[in-house]
Amino acid sequence: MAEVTIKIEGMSCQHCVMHVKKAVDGVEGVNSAEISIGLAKVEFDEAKTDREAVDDAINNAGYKVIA
Ligand SMILES: [Cu+2]
Repeated sequence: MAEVTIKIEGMSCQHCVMHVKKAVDGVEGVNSAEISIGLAKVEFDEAKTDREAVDDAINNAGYKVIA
């Protein structure tokens, strides 16, 4: 398992938190995701996915990964 902390721009409320959570949880290989405004702590199985796939899911949900 790998754990990454991702900084996100464009989140402003609990709706955004739920939206990002749903997007990240939808990535195959993601084990757990703790989301707060502007931040995602994601644990994933390196054999199944990678940080880039998680970043893509967040960006595709309409937010912007900044770090
Ligand atoms: Cu919001």
